[in-house]
Amino acid sequence: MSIKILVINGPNLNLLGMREPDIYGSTTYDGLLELISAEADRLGIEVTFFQSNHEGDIVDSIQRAYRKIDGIIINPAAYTHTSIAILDAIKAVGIPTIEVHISNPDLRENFRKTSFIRPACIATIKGKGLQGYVEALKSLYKYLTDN
Ligand code: CA2
Repeated sequence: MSIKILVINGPNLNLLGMREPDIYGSTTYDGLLELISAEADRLGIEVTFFQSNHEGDIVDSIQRAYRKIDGIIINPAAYTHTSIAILDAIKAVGIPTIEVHISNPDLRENFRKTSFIRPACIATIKGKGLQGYVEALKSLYKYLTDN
């Protein structure tokens, strides 16, 4: 049975490639899904995607993953800096999770320096553009096959 990974993207990431290319690049959200899917195929991983602009829907998607999904990659976007609910959901399901940020929030405004999600994750990858998701997939694959 193949490894199942869920990739969750938070608010406004559906706008990738349409605005702020200087920060987030010019690849669209669909382009991101293609990039991740290509790497998942190479690794023989089953990957599913979820994007929402709503905190509760993201919590629901994490809860649905319980006992169905082996690993989660999440870019909670702005909820990174505010959401105890997403932190609690990741802790509650106990699924190995990697946090990804396209930009490096530490080098931006002060309010982006805190991640509420970080304590529940096995790793954080930031500032590597969309390639960060590919790196997260490889790391999660290694973690899940080693453990
Ligand atoms: O660098 C990241 O990946 C962020 O998670 C992106 C969030 C931001 O609030 C975090 O501090 C860092 C914002 C996502 C907004 O995405 C857009 C994409 C294209 C155009 C406009 C917004």
